[in-house]
Amino acid sequence: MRIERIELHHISMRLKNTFITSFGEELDRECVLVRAFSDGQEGWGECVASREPGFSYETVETAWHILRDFFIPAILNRPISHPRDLKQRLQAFKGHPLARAGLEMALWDLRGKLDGKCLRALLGGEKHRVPVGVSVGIQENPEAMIERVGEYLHNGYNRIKIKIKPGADLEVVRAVRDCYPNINLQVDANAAYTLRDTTLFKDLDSLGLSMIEQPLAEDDLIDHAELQGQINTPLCLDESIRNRRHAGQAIAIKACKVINIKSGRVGGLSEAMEIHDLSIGEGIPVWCGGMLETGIGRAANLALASLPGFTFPGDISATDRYYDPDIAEPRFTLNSDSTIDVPDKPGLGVDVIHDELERVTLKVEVLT
Ligand code: OSB
Ligand code: MG
Repeated sequence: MRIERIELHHISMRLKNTFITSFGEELDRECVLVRAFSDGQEGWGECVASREPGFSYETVETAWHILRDFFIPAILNRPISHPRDLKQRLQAFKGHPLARAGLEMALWDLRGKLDGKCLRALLGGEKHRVPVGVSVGIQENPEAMIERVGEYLHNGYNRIKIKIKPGADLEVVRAVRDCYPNINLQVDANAAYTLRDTTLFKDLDSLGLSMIEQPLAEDDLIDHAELQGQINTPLCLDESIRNRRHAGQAIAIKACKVINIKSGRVGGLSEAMEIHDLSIGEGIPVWCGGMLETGIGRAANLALASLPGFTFPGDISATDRYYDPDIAEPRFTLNSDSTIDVPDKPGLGVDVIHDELERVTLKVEVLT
């Protein structure tokens, strides 16, 4: 395909509830959408950089700059046959995985539409519906967390992840566990702790959690291995795994027993698939993380989660857990067995609702 035009859209979407993590708060979720045109078709991608460098060093502004000034000029009007060729095309450039992944997603959507194939089929995914859970932000107090968790259980989610941070950890997790002794429960610290907090993790170890996600710093595989050696609950890495090599090294030194795969964090779906394949070979289960995506990124997450190694439920909740309205349709709904159907129309399998998009758009730039 030959990409003849690309648009960047900076959007801001109001979440249903403020999402609080150890690194910050978000009520208006900003991101960059990439719209690529080729051969009479258009493909959409979602770059999950947000306004602040909280989860990643990238922001909407850095992604916009890197896409406009470097990544997009490398592909505009130069034939590129497949999204997996993007890695090679951009190899002179360092970093900025979130920006890379947003562009790559638009190419996957285009490739699928041009070939009449859904993204699940392009990736080689097998499942037509995938198990999902919900990621619950930090609440005011344990009572509020219990109530929120109760609402999501009532909605039909059978796996709950709660965010923790220093000052909002053991007490709240214990309270939720006491209230719901049998639920599938896990926690995510978003890198808020150090090995000085080992006693906290030893205490959490007795609460029957299915995993503890990213307790320590992003660049500290060694300390994660040290911590994993001291507790039985599996550690799951998110921020630490930015490419296949990191995954291989983390597994080799036993820094984790589970990996959260996000296409954004690892620079795209191609790299995500490589991490998936490596993990299967090493016997390490993976699951699909989320970045509060709109319907565009959510469609891609569902297709990725359809691959066979994605055994744990993903952080891919129904549309109504995040946005109403969303900018894409159809909306994703939860099935009674805590699964969501994987789209089966060509490409991502969703259509942008242009009126809604316009309503949330802060800025557009056209590149030709
Ligand atoms: O660490 O998994 C995370 C959202 C934004 C940034 C980081 C994370 C998250 C989530 C939400 O946990 C997952 C979702 O429902 O999209
Ligand atoms: Mg996480």
